[in-house]
Amino acid sequence: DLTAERPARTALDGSGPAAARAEIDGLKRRLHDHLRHSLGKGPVGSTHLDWYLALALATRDLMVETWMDSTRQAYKTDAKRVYYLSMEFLIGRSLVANLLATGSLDLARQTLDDMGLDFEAIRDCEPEAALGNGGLGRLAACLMESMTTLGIAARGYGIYYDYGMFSQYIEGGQQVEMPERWLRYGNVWAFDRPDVTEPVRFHGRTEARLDDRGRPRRRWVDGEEVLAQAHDLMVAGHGCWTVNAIRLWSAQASREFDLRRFNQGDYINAVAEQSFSESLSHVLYPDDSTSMGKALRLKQEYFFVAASLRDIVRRFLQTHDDFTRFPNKVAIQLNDTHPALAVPELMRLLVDEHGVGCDEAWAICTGTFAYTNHTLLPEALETWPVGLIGDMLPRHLEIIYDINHQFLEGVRRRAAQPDDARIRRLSMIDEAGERRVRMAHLAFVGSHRVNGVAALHTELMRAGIFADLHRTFPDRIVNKTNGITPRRWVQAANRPLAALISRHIGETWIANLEELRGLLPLAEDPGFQADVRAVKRLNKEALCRYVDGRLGIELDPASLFDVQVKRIHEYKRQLLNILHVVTLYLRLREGRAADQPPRTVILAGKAAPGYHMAKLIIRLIHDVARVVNADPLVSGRLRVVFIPDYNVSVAEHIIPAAELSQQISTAGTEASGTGNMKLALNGALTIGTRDGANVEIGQEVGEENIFFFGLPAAEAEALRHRGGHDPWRYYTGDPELRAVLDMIGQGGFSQGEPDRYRLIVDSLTRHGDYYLLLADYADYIACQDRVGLAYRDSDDWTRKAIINVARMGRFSSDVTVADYAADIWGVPVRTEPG
Ligand code: HBZ
Repeated sequence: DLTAERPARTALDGSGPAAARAEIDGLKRRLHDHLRHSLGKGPVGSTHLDWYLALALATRDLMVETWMDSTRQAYKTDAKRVYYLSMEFLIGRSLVANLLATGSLDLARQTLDDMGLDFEAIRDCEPEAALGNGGLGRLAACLMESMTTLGIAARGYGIYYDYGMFSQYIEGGQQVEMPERWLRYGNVWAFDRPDVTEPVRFHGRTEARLDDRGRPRRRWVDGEEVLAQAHDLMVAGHGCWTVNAIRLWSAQASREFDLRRFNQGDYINAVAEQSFSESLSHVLYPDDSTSMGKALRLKQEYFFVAASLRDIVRRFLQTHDDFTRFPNKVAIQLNDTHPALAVPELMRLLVDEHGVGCDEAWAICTGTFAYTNHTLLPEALETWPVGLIGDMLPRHLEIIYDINHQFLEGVRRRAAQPDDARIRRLSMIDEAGERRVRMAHLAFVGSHRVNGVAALHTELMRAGIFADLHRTFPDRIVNKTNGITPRRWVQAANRPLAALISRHIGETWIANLEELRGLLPLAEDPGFQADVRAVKRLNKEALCRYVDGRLGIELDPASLFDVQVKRIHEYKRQLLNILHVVTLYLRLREGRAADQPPRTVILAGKAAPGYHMAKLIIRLIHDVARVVNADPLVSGRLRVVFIPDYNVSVAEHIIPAAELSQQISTAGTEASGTGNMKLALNGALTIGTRDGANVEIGQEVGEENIFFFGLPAAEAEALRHRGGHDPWRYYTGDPELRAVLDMIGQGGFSQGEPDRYRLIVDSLTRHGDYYLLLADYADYIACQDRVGLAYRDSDDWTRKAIINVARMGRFSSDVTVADYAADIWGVPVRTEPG
């Protein structure tokens, strides 16, 4: 009886040894059963991978019934559904998450133990589902988990890439990218649906026609068709009371296409073209910072949008005869502008294919869509050449022109006096130079809500890139500060801390993170402080073993673990971190840092393959690490380590061991950050700028429990754009900074190639220092000094760490999702399990 398993409590929680024995024997039977009948193997000669697959299948069995229940329930109550459209879902591994959700982690561990098998080795056989670049993709995964935990009938839609994020190798200190075939053993967590396909058209032309009532209509004909095939990944909520799916589409050559080509007799070329159309879903674009403007990327965007909307509309029409109630039953969240073509596509479906009138269709669209913005960096804002869209999606270009015309006419009508400059700024078409469609304007105008991802970011949206649109729609922009799921980021990743917390305040904090405030009175308790320190020490030792095992580098678990893990980007300022490392190094060599504790600086992150400066920064980190770690004069006082191939699983190793969290982006550039939340929730203190969600973390934990430094956003902006930043002045005026930059720029870390880092040093001293490293340097160094001294008072440091953990409850993605649900989607959330 599968449903009996669902409440997720096993006999291992104390109902006696006989019951526990029976549970273990039961799981053993199910594992052997899957080994035999699903994998075609016997226990003799079976590998860790086989046992992983057997355990994953047994766990999946526990989720399927709930999934069907959840689906049935949503149909029965005709619940409003939330669809989360995202090019990226950075899920990571699923086994431990799903074992926890189904309440069977302890049972699985004990059973494998009992069988003489190594749980960790088996867990590590699972390939990462790295279908995302960084924060944006990981946010999609956290929100899906929280929507499910809160009982929302939600579905994610995205692309089933054959190749997700590349694997990062380091050769000679430099990043090398290798493709990762994450589906090489299939995917236990996905149900492939060859029977669920949607045709997606590209190119062709539009023509006028009359509909059945004689009204003039347009339609899109000819061109080529690709099939989108569904793959459903199950997502379990906490306690497995609800299971939702993320439906990911892979591209298949269409039947029609096959027949036509093959009948022409050119078999070889037909097969080649077939694999060409299937290449659409082959690979994730590994770039998180620029809109690269490649036609294949636009094709991917339309491909998954078109398939998803057909799916959504079909499901709606199963229970409704017309579209009047569509916005009451369907909410579609656009994760950045990547799915913005959903706006003209829904218009096309409604008007061209279902005969809805234009005005009504537009009201349905804006009532249905909402758009989340994740960046203010101009180079990351998507715009597409009009010519490219017109060729690939001719009907959509017409619709975009239509809605833009209607929109601008409305603005003109309401305006007191004509203001052509304002109209040009508002337009969905950028007419300066080659005409381009501004996807952010399309998404904004097509949505009833547009949200930023942290309070500061939302404020800057209103004042900056969306100022004109904000004036036109003053209620549209809202804030939804990001969050992270405490299930993966504490319960699963930091078992010792989770156990310690539960021992003091019970287990319900996992579903109601604000309960962590119950730890506040313990912050002063020496016994609890000692326990928290012991947990941190345990996690640090585990990370030391991990680093030693992977890199053969020995770290000192007694040193301060200073961590910066995230994509490598100039605005995130890993380089500023390195300037501090070199400063500290020179001071230690000269005996000027005797009061500083031993420090281990840990960095990790990937650079976009075409981002030369980011790759050069990775190389510099390695060169600095090589010199520092080999210098007997600083041995035992400073170490630097770069952990390759940062991904969700690597993050799960590093974050619980971190003591200092570096969140040092130029104020005004990091929309929110979510690593900042993961680290603070795991008891690291933050050194950071007043940027993104750091500001709100500071408000929650208190100014005395966080280390802020540097220019605030308004001052940074003023300095940069009203001129007046004179990096050369800092360089010449600060002898210590000068020594650091000279050492880097003159080959101190690259003997034999003194010019290797010329570009980096010049970008700071001669080319404007766009991200203001030199302006923030002195304050950063002073702040790092204070950090070092604070660390030496280990009781007080631990007290602060406890306060951080206790006050981070607001940053649960459950809180974020509840806010979206109330303010944007209009759906209820469950507050009690079951
Ligand atoms: O989204 C990040 C923001 O930089 C970060 O501050 C925020 O916390 C997070 C979640 O809201 N943005 C990204 O991760 N962006 C991308 O990964 C990206 C991917 C493809 C693109 C552009 C950006 O074409």
